[in-house]
Amino acid sequence: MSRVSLTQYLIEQQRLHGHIPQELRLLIEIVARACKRIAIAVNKGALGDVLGTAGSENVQGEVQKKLDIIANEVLIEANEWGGHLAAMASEEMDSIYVVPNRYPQGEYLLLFDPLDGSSNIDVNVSIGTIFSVLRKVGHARGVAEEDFLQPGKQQAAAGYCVYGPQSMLVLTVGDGVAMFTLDRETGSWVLTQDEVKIPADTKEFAINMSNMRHWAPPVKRYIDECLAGEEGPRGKNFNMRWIASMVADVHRILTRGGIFMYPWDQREPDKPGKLRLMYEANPMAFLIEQAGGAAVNGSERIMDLHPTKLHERVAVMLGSKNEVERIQAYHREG
Ligand code: AHM
Ligand code: MG
Repeated sequence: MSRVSLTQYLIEQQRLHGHIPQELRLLIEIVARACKRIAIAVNKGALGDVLGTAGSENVQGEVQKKLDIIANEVLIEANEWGGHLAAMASEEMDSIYVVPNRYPQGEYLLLFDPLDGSSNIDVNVSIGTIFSVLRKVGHARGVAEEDFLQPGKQQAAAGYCVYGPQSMLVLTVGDGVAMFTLDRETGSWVLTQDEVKIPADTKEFAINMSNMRHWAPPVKRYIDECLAGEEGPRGKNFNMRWIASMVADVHRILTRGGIFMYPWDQREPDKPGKLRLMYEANPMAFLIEQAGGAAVNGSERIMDLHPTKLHERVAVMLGSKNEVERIQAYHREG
């Protein structure tokens, strides 16, 4: 069997479709290399002294785990010197990280959630890294937080790496979705699935059911109808999965379909949702749409939203197209 490496895939994509400028290819390869280092640290677990909390909090007041901080540092160190980036932003940093003066500045902006699914780190359940790439628009010198505040539809690339039984890198540059598996013996990312497509229909939903009593009526209606099974209005039985790592839940949906929801709820009514728009929802929405699925915040398409701040939160409903459209219709009906 001939094996296609990530590098070969990117070069062929460039040759065939002209989608990937040199600097973007460098950026993706560097992110992939950083994810490899994170995968190695994750695999070491207690043997590498990477488990447990770091004794600090991030800008959203969440306790940081050692691996959150390690993954954040790995991504910054890997990306700051290549000349492809102007700045980075991360779930684990209050404000943007401008590439230091001693390195050349590029045109791209990189956003990431370095270690998503933090509550699963210490229990040996799949976790991941999510990333989103934007272009700095305009030619003004310097870079500021405002440069990052672009709608998700302007992403140049997006992806995630899931650290599970296998480490896998899932990528889009706006021309479909490709999956790569890390070959630990050779240390390379090998293409294992191209042109990923999500089935439009599904019988599987993912939501944290413990919040049911706090949901808004359209979400409650949708889940109630799923739970009613064959005898209910949907006329079919549904299955449920909730890994509590968005990366792992989205990976399942890209693989066999389904719908994932983290909706607004009444626990914190002033927050639109738990997940962050710019480095969680947007990159996942880009991947899901590129695989034929849909991603909304309830009534609107996630990638059309105009962010107003870096760490903005958003309600997320994504996956199999017909299910997402159904829940969107329930929101529009009110
Ligand atoms: P994190 O970025 O702090 O890890 O939080 C995001 C995670 C998602 O991966 C997951 O879908 C969700 O939080 C789980 O939340 P809950 O514990 O409320 O079920
Ligand atoms: Mg996260």
